[in-house]
Amino acid sequence: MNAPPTRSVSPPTTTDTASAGGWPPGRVLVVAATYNEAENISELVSRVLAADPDLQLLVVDDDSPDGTGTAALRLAAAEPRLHVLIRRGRRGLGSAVVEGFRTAADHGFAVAVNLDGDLSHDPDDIPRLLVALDPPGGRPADVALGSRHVPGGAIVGWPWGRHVSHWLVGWFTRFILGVPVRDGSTGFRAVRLERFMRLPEDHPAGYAFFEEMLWQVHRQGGRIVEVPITFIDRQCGRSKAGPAVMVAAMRDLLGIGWRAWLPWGS
Ligand SMILES: Nc1nc2c(ncn2[C@@H]2O[C@H](COP(=O)(O)OP(=O)(O)O)[C@@H](O)[C@H]2O)c(=O)[nH]1
Ligand SMILES: [Mg+2]
Repeated sequence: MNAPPTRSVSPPTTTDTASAGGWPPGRVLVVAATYNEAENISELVSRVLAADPDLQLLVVDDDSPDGTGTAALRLAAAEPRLHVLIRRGRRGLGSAVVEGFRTAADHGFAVAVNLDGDLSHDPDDIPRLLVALDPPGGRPADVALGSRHVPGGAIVGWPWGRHVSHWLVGWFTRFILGVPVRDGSTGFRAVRLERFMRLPEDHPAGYAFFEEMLWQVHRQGGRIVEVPITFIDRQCGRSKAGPAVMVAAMRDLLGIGWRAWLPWGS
């Protein structure tokens, strides 16, 4: 783990900043990683907190130059169910989500829900993910994926190039990594923390975290279920999945594929 965050609201420039409010007891913590989402943050916070009164939200921001983290801190000052961690000196979607999940476990939450900070994932779908994780009278799961590729799921607004790379990653996850899911790269997922905290700790720092986590859960015999969602590409702000991020994700995925196939792979 990285150094513990400070609890100040007026940030020094080199250390992490966390919102100063306490943590009410809770079962489910929603984790949203953000980088330059100033146009989306306020709507994201209000829609997540309105989706269910028992939810709390942690925004993990990587010191966004557009002030997303500071805006979230301002909102958190008036909202006990909102928590903010501004990381300094670290970048990466995967590492931000991992840090959010570990924070959730540290504060006694049983379940973390991860969603993007650009409103591509509808917070109103969170209750369906939670029911899929713990179906009344049914078999509990370790991970419930918000899936775009099971009947009823959809992707709206992506350019064709994005569909191609997404299809390739999905194919790789299913047939090379052997994870029996249709949408292994979805960033919308409910995760049982007891399972997550038992996974090997060295997750990829970037986008490949999503496939790697499922691979590890599957290898441990964990149960993964899929719930249809409609993903709507962002209306505001810009995607961070540029060429460098995509290349890093491909490199990480190939590394995992290597480990998956080598008899002595870890
Ligand atoms: N904390 C943090 N969040 C990130 C980073 N990169 C992307 N994100 C967030 O991860 C989510 C998904 O990123 P996005 O750019 O929308 O990727 P896309 O949906 O794959 O095009 C958004 O909420 C981003 O703000 C990062 O390096 N650090
Ligand atoms: Mg997006």
